[in-house]
Amino acid sequence: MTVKFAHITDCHLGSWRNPKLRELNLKAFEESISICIHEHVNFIVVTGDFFDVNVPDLAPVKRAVEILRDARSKEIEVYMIYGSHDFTANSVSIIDILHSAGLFIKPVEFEQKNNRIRLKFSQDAKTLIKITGLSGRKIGLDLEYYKMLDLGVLESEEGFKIFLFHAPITEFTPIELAHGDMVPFSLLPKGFKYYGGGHLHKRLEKKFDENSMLAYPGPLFGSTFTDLENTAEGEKRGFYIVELNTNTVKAHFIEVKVADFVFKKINANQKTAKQVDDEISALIETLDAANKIVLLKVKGTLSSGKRSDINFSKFEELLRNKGAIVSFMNRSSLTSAETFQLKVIGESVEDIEKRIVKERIASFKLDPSISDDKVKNFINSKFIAEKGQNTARALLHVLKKGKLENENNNDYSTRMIDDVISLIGFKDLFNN
Ligand SMILES: [Mn+2]
Repeated sequence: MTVKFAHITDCHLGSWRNPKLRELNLKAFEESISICIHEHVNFIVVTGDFFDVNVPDLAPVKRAVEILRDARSKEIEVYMIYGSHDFTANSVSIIDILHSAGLFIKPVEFEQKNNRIRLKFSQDAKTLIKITGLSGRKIGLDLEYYKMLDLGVLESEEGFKIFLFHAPITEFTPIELAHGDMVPFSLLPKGFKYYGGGHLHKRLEKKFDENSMLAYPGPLFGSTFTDLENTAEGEKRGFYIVELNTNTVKAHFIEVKVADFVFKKINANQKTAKQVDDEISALIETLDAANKIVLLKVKGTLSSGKRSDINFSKFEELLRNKGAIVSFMNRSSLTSAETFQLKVIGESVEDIEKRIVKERIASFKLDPSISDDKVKNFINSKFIAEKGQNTARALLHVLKKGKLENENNNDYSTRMIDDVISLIGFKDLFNN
């Protein structure tokens, strides 16, 4: 008997504020499930970070439910563990509601006795495969759970077994993704056919022998700029279809491609801001951006001029006009030789903030080309001299506010933008 199942992970559904990216992310999941249906897989395992936050917007949740129901309507069972993005320890997450609605099975039940965790198996009714695993929790907590695992019980269980986890495994994590809370492979039970991993945003396969392997499919679409940059540089996104029988296990990677990318890097070293601006404008002229995700990365140190002298919003508009799905300007490694230096000795945080703000505001002058009296008055009343210092400090105060518990990214950014708009008084400017 050959058993065929799909392993999907790190969907991060509901991520991306940009509606087109958000849709592409959902589309990647939809396509994956229709491939699973077409391929007649026996079941699907999902290894965490199904949603991007524990309480996401409801529109992507509705889509996710519809897609999961497509699979279920074809009698394809879904086994899902949670990732660090999916839940909080002390409140109900959307994923719990989907679970209560019976959309998937959570094969992570365990008994805890005398500091030992005894995991239970969920047996797939049709294939008799036995599935178990541990959900990902908050960073730092995972390792403790793995240390408590009763391995004997897991290893002595008969039959074909699959172990699902949402954690980086020390031995297999590439150096650039390594961090302090990795789980050594020795803490996982031996003798399983397939170890299905989530959390690492990178595809990775490790074959132990013909009959046992470990794999991370990596994110289905990606939820960060780095993910998209890696995709643009050739990293394929998708999931695995795994085939196993008595003596072998084989994983086939299925690419899911929902968009084309263009990725250009611009070296700003020893160029003026004006030169870089011209270079990017000329580059964009020649780009075929239609229906593509365009990523520009500008790095290096400008010989003269400031970062803000480069008109990035103009580039975004140019790319939009050329039909780009969306464009991103990564300028986190772009610096200016004109960066100012400041010595601080034995001052409080507030004093340092005050002094930096004062020095910086002192060099800000009203642009003489502005002729509109209303705009001039507005700038004078908000950004010049002492008034500028007050605005800056108030802004700092507003921007320090963190996300509320269970507040999703959208609501958080809307709240921050509203606070800033009302603090600066933009509404007064446009209304009177
Ligand atoms: Mn993830």
